[in-house]
Amino acid sequence: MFAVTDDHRAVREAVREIAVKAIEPHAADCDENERYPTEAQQALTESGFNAVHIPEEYGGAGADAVATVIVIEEVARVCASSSLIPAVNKLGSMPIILSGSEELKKQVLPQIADGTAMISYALSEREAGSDAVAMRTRATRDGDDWVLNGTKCWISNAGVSQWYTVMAVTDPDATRKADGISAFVVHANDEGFVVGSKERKLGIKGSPTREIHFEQCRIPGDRIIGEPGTGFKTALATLDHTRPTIGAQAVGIAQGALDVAIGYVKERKQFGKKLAEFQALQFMIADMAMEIEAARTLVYQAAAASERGDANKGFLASAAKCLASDVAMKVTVDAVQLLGGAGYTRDFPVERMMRDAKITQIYEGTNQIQRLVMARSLLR
Ligand code: COS
Repeated sequence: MFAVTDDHRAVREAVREIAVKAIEPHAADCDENERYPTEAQQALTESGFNAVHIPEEYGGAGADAVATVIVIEEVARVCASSSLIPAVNKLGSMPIILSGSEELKKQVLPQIADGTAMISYALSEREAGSDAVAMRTRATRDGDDWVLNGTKCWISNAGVSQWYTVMAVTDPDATRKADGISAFVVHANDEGFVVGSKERKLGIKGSPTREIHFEQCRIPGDRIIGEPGTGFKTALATLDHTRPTIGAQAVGIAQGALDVAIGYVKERKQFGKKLAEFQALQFMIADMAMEIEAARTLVYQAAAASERGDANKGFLASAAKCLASDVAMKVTVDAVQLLGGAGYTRDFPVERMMRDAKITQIYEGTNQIQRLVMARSLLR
């Protein structure tokens, strides 16, 4: 079980204030112009909310997983694209936190903590999405170095991140493909690292999604995360800690849409009455709030389980991400419906929230994959 403490409440209050003042005013513009939310990055970095999960010994705030999901939720309530700053920083750095050497942690984590660098996570490839183990990016030994070749795709915040956690095949002859995969940390300045073109997306348009290419990309030998052959397990273990952050993003988007819808139905009049006085719409609002609260509770539960390292953390992480993202999709569609014609225009934020919600059902594993992970954990 988890308890939301006074510290957690204080974190929520502090982030909400920053989000409303410094992030929300730019959210529509970032979406409209598909531009990176520099104002959000600056505000989050100045206030220390850019990567709160980094342990204190590496210069971070050492916030627990529940505080981390609260930060992401509150930013997502006003701008989903901006919430990818703390979320992707956790995703990219978790492999190092879980399995990296002390030297690697000291090299990378302080920069993520103080905001001088961000870190992305590179697992997927064009032909290896849900079937992540089918990746083809290769890493080969060359003296003390590793040399990477291949292409990763759909990489969140690629181009703005300085560091990249990259999974690559080191032993193509391994009996089990997963045992032939290793994890590495690559820097944007490494020789042979090339950032590809930006995807043209339905939502989260403020957060760049790009391919990254490795063309004889040479990195020092000590940039491997853990032992050779352990990279796939590290990649999946990471997701047990970060799928709750996607759940949090979904809860935040849904709450943002509900807040706008409530404000609207209390003002808008039709048939001589406020929309809020129509029982059919009251029931919609009640369902939206009920579902958000259920999703939020499961997200915090999953975050707390990941913090403790509970045996069922993987099940809960998938359940939280799956439920919350489905709720976000439904709630944002209903929010557009409650605003009617106005909701369908870009004069109101709910259509953006509806487009932003969709990705939460897809990334960090589609909801079909989440159901597969949950079923495996129940039936094994
Ligand atoms: N933590 C640690 N190790 C894990 C793990 C976890 N959560 N889940 C699986 N593993 C281990 C397994 O135990 C197995 O090792 P052993 O056989 O030695 O025990 C190894 O990793 C391979 O796992 P598995 O056999 O289950 O791999 P599959 O190829 O069947 O793939 C799925 C499993 C489909 C669940 C995985 O590929 C997946 O999650 N796909 C979606 C990827 C994803 O989320 N992509 C989004 C990219 S991030 S934006």
